[in-house]
Amino acid sequence: MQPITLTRFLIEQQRRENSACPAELRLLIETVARACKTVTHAISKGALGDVLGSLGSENVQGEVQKKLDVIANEILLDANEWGGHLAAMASEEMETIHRIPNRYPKGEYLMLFDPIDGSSNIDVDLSVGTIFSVLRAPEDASGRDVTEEDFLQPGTEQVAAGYAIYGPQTLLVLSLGDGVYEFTLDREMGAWRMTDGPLKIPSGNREVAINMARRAQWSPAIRRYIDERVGCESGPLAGEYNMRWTGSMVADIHRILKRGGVFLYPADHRSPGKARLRLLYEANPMSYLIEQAGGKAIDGRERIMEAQPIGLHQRIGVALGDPHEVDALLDHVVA
Ligand code: P6P
Repeated sequence: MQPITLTRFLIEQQRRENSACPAELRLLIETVARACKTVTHAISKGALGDVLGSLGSENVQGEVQKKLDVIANEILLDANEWGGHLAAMASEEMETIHRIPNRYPKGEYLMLFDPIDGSSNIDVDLSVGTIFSVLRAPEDASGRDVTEEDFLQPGTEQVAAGYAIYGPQTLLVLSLGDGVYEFTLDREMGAWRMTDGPLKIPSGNREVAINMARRAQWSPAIRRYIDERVGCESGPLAGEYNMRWTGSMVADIHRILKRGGVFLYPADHRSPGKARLRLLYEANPMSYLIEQAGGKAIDGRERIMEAQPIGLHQRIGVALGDPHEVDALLDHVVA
């Protein structure tokens, strides 16, 4: 018996009493999944498909745009704007929101996405991914133009989140609020097939993901937490930890969901608000998945998903993964 498809999983979720997956949300997830198949097809062409390299332009973040950043952004916009399930979209690659054109019906959901996370890895054939987060549009939005403020909801308001990871396999990992499930792309049939779930972060894997080159930005508490684990020659944890840093949050978070560990990208404690990762379409969706898998996700002190957003592209420090590791970090913060 072949593992069940994403379509069957979503229909069975929709049939459940008090379902967390109404038909419109099922349609949205299936549409995003189909768009991710198109993205992985483009990525896998590599140099043969004129999809590598940079465009010579910068995005709203001031980062050099890779060709695939823009290609993937267009794929997700084109796939999702006509189905009638969304009221608007927002993306790392777009300065402001993308409203659903008047020629199409508007739906009740808002979607934010990072079309290609880790895009600096594309040209060297390392794993990259697409991250998405789904919110409900405010009740009154149906009678007016959606605004940027409608997207500024805490992560606790998410109704679904997930990522596609384009690596040795192409995977889709998502949650609708009742567990995290992994689907592998069956390239022969073009179907997403469930291959794991509900995922629970394995406890006790002593593996830290952090970019050591940013040490000068860390608070004293983060330095103490890392120094007693990594590169230390004495102390109770000396020699107990390993390190991984892929440059793609999707790849690091997927590893943590599958085999445990902790991921940190601290904010720059020398200038509050200066951080690397974006709250709405990186930190919140990943925090949603980590918490659904039994982990914890904090900004270095507070729960990420309770942060009240003030801007579409605002950034935040993150520490997420094994709850015991996040608690150990918090012990240093309050010490
Ligand atoms: P650094 C990729 O650009 C990203 O947003 C995350 O996917 C990744 O974890 C991080 O930035 C890498 O940052 O400073 O190591 O290049």
